[in-house]
Amino acid sequence: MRPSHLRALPRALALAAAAALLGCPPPDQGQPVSTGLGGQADKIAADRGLTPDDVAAALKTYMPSGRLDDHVMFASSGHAGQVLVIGLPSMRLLRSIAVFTPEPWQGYGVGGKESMEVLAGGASDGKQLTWGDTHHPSLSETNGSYDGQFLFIGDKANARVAVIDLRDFETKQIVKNPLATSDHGGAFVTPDTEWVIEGGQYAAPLGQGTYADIAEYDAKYRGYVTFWKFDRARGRIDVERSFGMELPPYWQDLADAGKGVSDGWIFMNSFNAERATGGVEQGKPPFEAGASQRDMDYLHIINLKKAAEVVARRGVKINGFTTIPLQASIEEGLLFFAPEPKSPHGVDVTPGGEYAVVSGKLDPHVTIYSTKKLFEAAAKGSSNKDPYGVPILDFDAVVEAQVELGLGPLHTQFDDKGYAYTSLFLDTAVARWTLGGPYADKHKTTPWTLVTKTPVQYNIGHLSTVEGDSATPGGGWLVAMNKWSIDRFFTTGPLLPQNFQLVDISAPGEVMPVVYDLPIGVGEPHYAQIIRADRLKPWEVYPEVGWNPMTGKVDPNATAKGKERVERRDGVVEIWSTVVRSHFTPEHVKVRQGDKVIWHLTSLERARDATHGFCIGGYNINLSLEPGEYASFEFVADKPGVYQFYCTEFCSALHLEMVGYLMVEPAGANK
Ligand code: CUK
Ligand code: CUA
Repeated sequence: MRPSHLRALPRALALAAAAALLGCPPPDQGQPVSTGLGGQADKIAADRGLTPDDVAAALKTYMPSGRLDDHVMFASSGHAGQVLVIGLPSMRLLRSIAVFTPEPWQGYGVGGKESMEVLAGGASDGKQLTWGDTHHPSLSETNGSYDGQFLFIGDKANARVAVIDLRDFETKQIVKNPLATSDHGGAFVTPDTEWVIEGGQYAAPLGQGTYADIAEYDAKYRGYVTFWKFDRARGRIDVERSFGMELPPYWQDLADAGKGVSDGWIFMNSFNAERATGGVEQGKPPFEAGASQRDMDYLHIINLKKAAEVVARRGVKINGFTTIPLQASIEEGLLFFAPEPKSPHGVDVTPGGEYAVVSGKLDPHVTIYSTKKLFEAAAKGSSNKDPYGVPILDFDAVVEAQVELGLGPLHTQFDDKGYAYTSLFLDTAVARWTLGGPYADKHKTTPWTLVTKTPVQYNIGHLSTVEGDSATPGGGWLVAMNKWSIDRFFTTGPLLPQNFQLVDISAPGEVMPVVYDLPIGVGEPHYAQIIRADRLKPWEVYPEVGWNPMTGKVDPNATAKGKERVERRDGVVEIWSTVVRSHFTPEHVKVRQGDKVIWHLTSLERARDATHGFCIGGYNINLSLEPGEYASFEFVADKPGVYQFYCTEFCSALHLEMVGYLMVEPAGANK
């Protein structure tokens, strides 16, 4: 390792690297270790150089073959644009869920009509997008607790939100925000999933496609927040009943919904209260300096319940999307600010809704606001206003406590023992600290106190505890989502995986060991949520043969056994196929060059896991037909030749025989 690297490394990492340079041996290599488990275990531990702590970690996480995990984690995959599903405590990757990026294994966005329509719903101003930057998954809630029905996830790059149905783990809808090109705050749900919150980030003229020079930043650029109305019965966002709010051009960051005593309110961070506009190439301070000058930014306190009533009267259309203008929000008392230190990132509401915990990236404390004090101060109003007229509440009147944790606090989660856990990016550690108020009373802890820190490898972003952002957090496990994994895994070239570290938080007090490292080699996960597995009720096969996952019912074009057929009409060939181990019906399909081909496929399977694929090489088509599923695709057979269509899932002993021929007769050839 070059010394220039060391300078850029966090302290803990630098120490580890220095130890490696000095040639320290791995701990206890070859030393006899007593695991307490007897001869064979002791010998294996000794041979592998495992310490008693290593053995304990293995015993906590190892899942014998066939044993199921009792928790499931849904993690974003950053700019890979998908969601990862991971079992805990084994940390086994169970599957990915294709969301914003085409994914051939799931037959997602590779020719199949149903998924292509979902992706098309997320087109940006007419432009089809083939990726997203997923940050924050959000499980649907009932009364503040995860209900296991739906998952939402935001796309930071393109200001979009997707809806995933957890009966089949498939993306059902992508909505594009007409107000903006990019966002950050989505998605966060309100306690009954009435609303999915998507906050903005880098201010721009409101309404995607609207132009104003950056010299007019203060006058023409704006921040925003969007409240997407979720229609649970339909399992879709209702765009018509959704609305946005215009905000001053600070850079809004993460949000959290109030719950319990703060239900109906939204708390949202911002940074760049300086309204820095960059321009390093013109000798101006770069954003990183310009946006970090002030000691305070503004926590946004938004009365969503009232906004939902006011919007009918005061909403205006921007790019066809209902939006409450900033002035209306001020006049109606929908929006208040509280000062927050310094360059804040995460805001997290405690399980009962009593406090909002804010982490300032450049402040070693977390700042804890009392939601009750915020509401009291908001009711009184304030003569102190920001340059846009938004009332600024008095810091001392609304802050409950500040706890010094360390460098670079980012995000906070909770457990069932009255603890909060905050990620420390610069310290590259997880801090455990005690909540005060009713939590300290209940758990007999010293309020607002740092208890312990566990180093993680390295540069933690988010962390996630079991249902740790809900009204009913569990305990036991915490996952640290680390941006760097240097020296933890085999070097996979210059691009290294991220590192998810499982931390055992089951014991109260100071012991909080890392027990597992999971390399994530398919994207940079930002946030994740962990749900108890028994809350999920996924389908084992589709409910009926011919099920269209997008309409949620048997498709009119679903085909029964014996009803397979090919119909020809002017320049169109339409095929109704069935799929079952181990053949397609029909196996010969003949079309003429230039024909439009419409192909319906129905899986007749009722056996679990009997999935078939259907691909046509050269035409960029691959479907995944899970048991009972209907899928379709259309294309123009513009290239002549003989094309094999075959099953892409090794489904049976005669899987290789699961094939057919698409013959595309050259145009002009004799019939
Ligand atoms: S952000 Cu990624 S580490 Cu989008 Cu939640 Cu904080
Ligand atoms: Cu069906 Cu292989």
